Formats: sequence, structure tokens, C-alpha cells
Amino acid sequence: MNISGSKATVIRRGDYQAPSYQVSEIALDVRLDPDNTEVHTRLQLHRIAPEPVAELHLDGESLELLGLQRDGQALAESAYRLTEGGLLLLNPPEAFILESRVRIHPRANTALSGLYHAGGQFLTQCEAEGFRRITYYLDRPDCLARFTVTLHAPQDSCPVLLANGNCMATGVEEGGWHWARWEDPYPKPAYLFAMVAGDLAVVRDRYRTASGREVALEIYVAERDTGACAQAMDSLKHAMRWDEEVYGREYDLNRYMIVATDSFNMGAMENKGLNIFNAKYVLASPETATDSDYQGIESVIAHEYFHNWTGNRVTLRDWFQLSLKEGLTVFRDQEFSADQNSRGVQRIGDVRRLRAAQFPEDAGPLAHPVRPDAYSEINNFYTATVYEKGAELVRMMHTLLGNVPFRKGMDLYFERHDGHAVTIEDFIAAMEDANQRDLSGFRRWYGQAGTPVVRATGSYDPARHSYTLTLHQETPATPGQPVKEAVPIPVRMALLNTQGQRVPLEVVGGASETVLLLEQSEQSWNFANLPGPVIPSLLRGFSAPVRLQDSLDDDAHGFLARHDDDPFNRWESMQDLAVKALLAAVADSSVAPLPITLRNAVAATLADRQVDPAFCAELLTLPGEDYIGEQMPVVAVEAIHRARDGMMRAIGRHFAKEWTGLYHDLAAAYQRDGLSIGRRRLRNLALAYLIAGEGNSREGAILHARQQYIQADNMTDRLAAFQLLAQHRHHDAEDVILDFYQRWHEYPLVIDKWFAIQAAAPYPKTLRQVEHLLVHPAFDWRVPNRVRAVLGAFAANPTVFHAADGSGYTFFAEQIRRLDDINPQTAARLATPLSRWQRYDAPRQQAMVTALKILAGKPGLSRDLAEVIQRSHP
Ligand code: 0A1
Ligand code: ZN
Repeated sequence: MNISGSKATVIRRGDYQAPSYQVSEIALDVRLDPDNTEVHTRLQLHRIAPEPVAELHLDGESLELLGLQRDGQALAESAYRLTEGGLLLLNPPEAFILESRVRIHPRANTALSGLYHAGGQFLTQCEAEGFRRITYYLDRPDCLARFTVTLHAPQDSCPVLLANGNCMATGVEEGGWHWARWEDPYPKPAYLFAMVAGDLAVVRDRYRTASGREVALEIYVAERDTGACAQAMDSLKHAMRWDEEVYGREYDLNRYMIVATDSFNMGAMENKGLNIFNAKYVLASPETATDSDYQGIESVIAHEYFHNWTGNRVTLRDWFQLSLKEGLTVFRDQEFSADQNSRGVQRIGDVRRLRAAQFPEDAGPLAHPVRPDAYSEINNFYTATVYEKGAELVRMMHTLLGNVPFRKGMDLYFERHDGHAVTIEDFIAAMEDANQRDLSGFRRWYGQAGTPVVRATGSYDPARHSYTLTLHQETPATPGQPVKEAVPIPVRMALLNTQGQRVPLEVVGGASETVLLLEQSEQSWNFANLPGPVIPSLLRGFSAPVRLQDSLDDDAHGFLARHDDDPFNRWESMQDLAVKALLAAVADSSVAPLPITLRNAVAATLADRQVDPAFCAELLTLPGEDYIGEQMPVVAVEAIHRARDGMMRAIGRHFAKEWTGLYHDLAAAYQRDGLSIGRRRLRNLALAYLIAGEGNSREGAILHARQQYIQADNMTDRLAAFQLLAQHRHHDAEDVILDFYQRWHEYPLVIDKWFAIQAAAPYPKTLRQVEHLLVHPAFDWRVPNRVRAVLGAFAANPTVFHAADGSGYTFFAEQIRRLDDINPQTAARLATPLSRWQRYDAPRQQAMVTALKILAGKPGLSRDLAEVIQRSHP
């Protein structure tokens, strides 16, 4: 029993059983109607189990069964039974054709799983288990079948009819309806099925593959958005080329389609040949999208494209293997983005995301291994651990093997498993067999939750001219896993001399950088014949997803922040200096907000004309309040906010001249190249510091922000100014907020930003403001982007969500309760910040637990939300 009093069915990895039947062909015939859609399904089934079985289970959910036939005859009532989760066929013959007719209700489907009708379009989302909400089926990833789909719909409301694969025939029928038949030549699991119908415009392009095949590229959007697809189309073509060049993988159909919608639970979905995307990751114009929106499009377009090989051609045996496609595909998209942009800046962004989402998850009650052992609702496992930590595990194998051997392993993986549904074990085995390497330690990484802590100590022996480095690892206990084993941790490292140059390392034949493999709980290395004292640069490029305690003092970090040639480590040293200073200020509000070492490091960075502006902006961006809180035994909500504000103010004031100079020097007409993006970022950071500072420069900066808000020729600059103005207490914030809405109210993606910025304002009155936003005419509970803009931003607002009186939690729980009736998946995902209750002081803990209990007591609690609550407070 859980705190909600219900007993959820738990699915366990160890219970996997191969299916007893396979479907060779599935033909769907769908008459689309928003209220009553009829689905006729014809399945060719044959037994693969050696012995006859007493029953065959077909999954089905929220289906109204209209008719059932076997081999052309109505099925006798004694031959089947309807159950809670579907349909049981009793004593099925060895091979047969099953035809079913069901009715479903797309407009009422606000969960956005299965077939739904939103914004005038019919769309599907079948991962993970949405297909069973369309028809009775073996809805499991190891059931691969050839799909044929015939869609029927009214010609006027749905001129466009799409599904996976190739369009084989079309026709018109009575009553103003028409139809289209699609066939996908590649057998696939049902989670990759998709169909779309609606009034959509299309942007077309072509791509010629390395072997000379022509592929039609099509992006389907609303008519008025056809001018905003260039970034998506360019990114797609770059991704296609990159996968050919880096992995030797070509696209395999004649057509690649992308459909954008405002109503989507996640970022995007890799359905075979017919990706469905959250519009946020398709549409961009300089006036409506920020630089980071553009980058998001590049990476998500690439991610879905790369799934065609890692996920679709080679798919999953069961959902416990989810990271086999997701971790690997995130690794591939990160590397793609690193190749398109600045590798160092990309890595810093990847690690920021990992630390913001995955480290806290791994340290709390929702911690789970990259390959989980059990779940009750699989949709709850599309997590930062499965995606981001999963990518880090692949990255570590890549680091240890090297580029060419890694590629050999990938080639073998595709060669062995193309067209099959496989496991993480198969992936590791391919890497091992292709390279005669033992990677068995990685099996532990996949099975063990928690973030290892690596402690490093080192000493230079002047008499021997040698440096000894000792590394120690330990993984804290996580729920259900009290005892942890050591895991293989690649530690990329170098030793820097006092001039900041890397010194040759004798143990690795004189190379000046190497990867140490920490496999036991403690190991030491000795570096001999050094020219003089050295400072270690450890975990370069963040070579493993661990927490490093390097026992270096501030002087050493200050040195590395200036001299380390590894961009990640240079940034990390800067962060370390800032975190230390912030923690000191949190503990004692009378300490100086800007200690000398940090001040010198900031000064050196500002004076360094060599440094690329995007990287410079990273170096000068302070760690977020959440990250600072992560470093404390109990999150000191208000003190952290005050300390960070104080440091912003001090840096703003102390370097007012430099910031002003940067602000003016970096002004430029809008361009979209990497350098211009970096310059905009640094310039807007300068503006933020100037506004945080006090005195004359602050007043001047507010004027600049106002001017920038009005005159900007792009959304990056306009939004940066808007955020500063809307989130600062000054008299015309309200006017600016109104003005922004009036300018952009026809652009949903821009209005999402408008909602989010208000919900993120760090003042007590934000709670009232958010109450108003929820009844704003533009707010819509059925549109996940809009709900996330308000409730997601609110739950990420450190001081307002965590207000000491518990008001934030109570309010939030009420909203999640309401959302659960509309969209359980999104409700469950949004509720996860409440799981962190153990990180706060006693009154907050109590208020958060009360909020969880309020949710637990909700009548008709979804399985999604019930699982999150139950695991948050077992
Ligand atoms: N596979 C997609 C993400 C995705 C996952 C689950 C969904 O519904 C529960 C929808 C999309 C990806 O990794 O891009
Ligand atoms: Zn994915």
C-alpha cells in the first residue's frame, strides 16, 4: 500500500518474458472524428512460443469495443475476455487473423497520449504505451510489425493526412471526405507509430544522401508559421550529413516528415519517418526566438533524427532498456552540437543541465539506476537519469576506448542488431567484442543509482620532483540500494606548471594529458621527473558524472580559473571560487560578498581579450541558487538568495566601468553566427550586472534596458531586457509587462516566456501574480507548454515556491491536483520538486509533506502521480 492507499502494479525488469505471439502485419483503417473516431484493425498473428498457450493478452485502454472477428468469423464470447488492461484471447490457434473495431474520443483525450485532437489537428503520441489507447495490440517494444494505415477524414478540415513510411494511394469519398493509405516498409514497435491529420502548410526541401538517394524533407506547420522553419530545416540537413560522416549512417526512407504542434507533453517524438514536435523545437524567427531557442531546435531536431538508427532501426527489448536509445542518442546529439558550435561551451551547458536536474534526482527519493529495476508507470522514467546520466555513461566508454574503437563498437552494434529489439547488455557487449576490451564495470554504472563522490588529494615532493595523486571514490546509499560498489571512473587529467603550461607526464610516454582509470575505492599514481611544482587539473572536460572534491585551496582555483587550458575546468574553478564565497556569505552575512581571489579572477577574465565571448559569459555567470543549495546539508532558502544577490551587486558595482564598456562595445546589428550569439550573451550579462549594482550606473542601466526592450531587433535582446525590467522592483514594470503581452499575444511560444518570467520573479507578491496568471484568458490547462510556463517556472522559483510559511507548496499542490484530472503525465512530472522535501528545514519539510498528502488523498489519483508521490514519501 502507498500513502494514497492504493496498490499499484509494479513491473520488474527480472520478470521479462518474451512474447508468445508475434504480429507480422498490422493494417489500421481509421475514420477520424474529434468525438467518435472508429478504428478498424487487422492483425496477422502467429505463435512463436514452442507450446500452445492458454491465453494471449492484447493491451487496450479506454477503448470501446464494437466488434471482434477471428479469421473472418465473429469471435464467440467464450473465446475472449475483456480485462482492465485489455483483452484476453482464450486458447488462440497457432496462426490467425484478428480484426477489431473500436471507438475512441480524440477531443476528450487531454492526456495527449494515444490519438488526440488539439488545435484543430489529429495527432498521436504512442511512446511509451499510447498505442493501446488507439487499438487492442501487443503494445510492447519487442513486438515489431509491418504497418499499413488508411486514414479517412473530411477534406476541408483535414486536407493533410500523414502516417509513417510511404504514401501508397489516396482517394475521395462521399460527403466531402477523403482518404490516404500509408505503408511503412520497416517493421517497428507500436511506440513508433504515428498519424497526423489537419489543415497544415508544408515547407519542403531535399537532401541527397552519401550514396546519392534523394530524400524529400517536409516540415508541416500552420500556414502563418511557414517562414519560421529555416533553423529546423538547416539543422535537419546538418544532422543527416553528420550521421553519415561520423557514424556512416544514412537515412533509409524517401521522405522525412516533421509536424509541429502546440499541444505536446514532451519535446519531440522520433516516430519512424514522421516526427512529431513540440512547436518550441521547430519554429524560430529572430523576432520571436532567442539564441538559446535556436540552439534547442538544433539539438532536438538532431536528437530525433539520430533516433532513426539508435532507437528505431535498433530498438528496445523492454522499457527498462530505455537509456539504450535515450542515453546513446543524447550523447550523439551533444557531440553533434559540440561539432556545430563551441565544444567547450557546449560541454559546460551539458554539465550545467546534468547538475541542475540529474544530481538532485540521484540524491533524493526518486533516485533510480540508468537501467531501472522496477516501475509502475513507465512515463515517469523519462528522467534526467535515463537521458543525461545515460549519455554520460556512453561518453565515459567513448573516453576510455577512444574515437576509432568507439566507432568500431557502434558499427558492430548496428551490424548485429539492425531490425532487432535489444538490451543495454547487447550494447556493452558490442563495444567489448569489437575492441577486445572488458567493460564489465559499466554494468555496475547502469545498475547503481547515486552520484559517486571522488576525493582527490595530492602532494608534490620537491626532493624527488614527483607528484603523488590519490583518488578515492564512494557512492552514497540510495533508496533500495544501501550498499554500493566501486565503478570505473575515467579521470582525464594534466599537471600544470606555475606558468600554467601542461608538463609532460613520463608515465604516459611524455604526453601532457592522460586518462586515469579509478576502478577501486582508492588508488594512487605517481608522476616522476617533473620540472618543478605542479597544480593538478582533474576531471578535465568533466570526464565522469561524479562530484569531485579536489582539496585545492582558493589560490589554486584562482590560478586554474585563469590558466587552465581545459575550458570546462577553467569554468569549474571559477564556479568553485564563487560557490565557496557564497557558502561563506550564507553562513555569515557579514563576510565580504566578493573575496579577493574571486575578484581577481573576475578582473582577469574581464581583461582577457583572447577569450571567446560565449565562454567569457559562462565564466562570469554565477552558480544558480539551486546549485548553491545543493552544496549545503540543509538548503538555506533566504540566505542563499541574499548571498547571491549580494555577490551580483558587488560584482556589478566593482566592475561597473568594465560592464558599461562591454555593454557599449558589444552592441551590434543582429546576426546569427556563433560569435554574434556569444557577444549578445555577454552584453546582456553586463546589463544584468549593471542593474544588480547600485548607484548611478544602475539608474543608467535601467534606461538602457528600457531602450533595449523597445529598440531590439531580435528576441534575445528584447527578452533579456524584458526579464530585467519585469523582475526588478521599479515603477513601470507593470507597463512593460502589459506592453510585451500586447506586442506578442499572437505568438504562443513568446507568450509562454511572458508567463514564465512573471512566475519566476523573486518576490513574495509573485504568488498572487501567479494566481492571476492562471485565470488569464491566455492560460489553458490543456496546453502543456502553457502549464509548464506557469507552474514549472513557479516550482523553480527558489524563494517563492519555498516561502517559509508553506504558501507556495499549498498553492502548488492545489494546481497539480487540478492538472492531474487533465494531463496526468505532465502533472506527475511537474510534481517532482516536492520530492526534495528532505533537503529543507523542519517547517518546510512538514509543509511539503502535507502538500504530498493533499495530493495523495485526491479522488481518482492517476497512476503517474500516485507513483511520484509514493516514491517521494514512502
Ligand atoms: N522519445 C522522445 C521523447 C518522448 C518520450 C515520451 C513521450 O511520451 C511519454 C513523448 C516523447 C525523445 O527522446 O525525444
Ligand atoms: Zn530521445
